[in-house]
Amino acid sequence: RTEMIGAQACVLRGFALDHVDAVLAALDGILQAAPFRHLVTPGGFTMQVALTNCGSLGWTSDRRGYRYTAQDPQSGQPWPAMPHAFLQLARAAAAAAGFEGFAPDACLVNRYAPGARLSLHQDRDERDYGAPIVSVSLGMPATFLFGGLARTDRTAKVPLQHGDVVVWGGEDRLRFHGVSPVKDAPHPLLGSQRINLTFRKAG
Ligand code: MD5
Ligand code: FE
Repeated sequence: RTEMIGAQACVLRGFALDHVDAVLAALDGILQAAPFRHLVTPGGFTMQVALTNCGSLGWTSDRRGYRYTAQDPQSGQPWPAMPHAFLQLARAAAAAAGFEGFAPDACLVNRYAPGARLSLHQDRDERDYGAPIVSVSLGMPATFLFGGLARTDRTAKVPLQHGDVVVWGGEDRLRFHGVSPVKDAPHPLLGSQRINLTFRKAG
């Protein structure tokens, strides 16, 4: 089932379910080379969400700002390569949403523990806002907050479950968004965590 949540934004319910085993196996390898970490924002706050990356570019933050880097600042090594299972899922989801030929070079992996939230923000660190963003929800459910182009616009609440995939393109890509504090409802496969894979064309 496909639910439209914006002019060019949709939720593909359960789309990732057939990919979960392969994706989680590949994630293990990524985490060995580049473990989850809590980054500091330019404002000096530590993010509640822990993150890592794979692909040729990875999103990172410190007191100097937000940016994409080719190397993991923690190890000095390139970010782990994007696993084939990740690429396959991201391409198939983009195509199902009408974006043929999606070629992500960055996958941000976010981990939410119970109580963690992501405050309202826009994603503006990518070079080309024309490419869509594909986001895969795994583990505990969450409420996604989907706002408008101004921070003060009202937000819609979109429930996201294990296996759901959201694709944002065009004008919807720059909308404010966030995640409400995640409730502790342990997931059979992943336990007390929510994992989100966000695929982007960053460079
Ligand atoms: C998450 N992560 O659930 C979300 C999924 C992030 C982030 O927001 O920046 O790591 S990606 C949601 C997203 C991406 C790009 C555009 C829009 C939403 N949008 O226009 O609503 O961890
Ligand atoms: Fe975001």
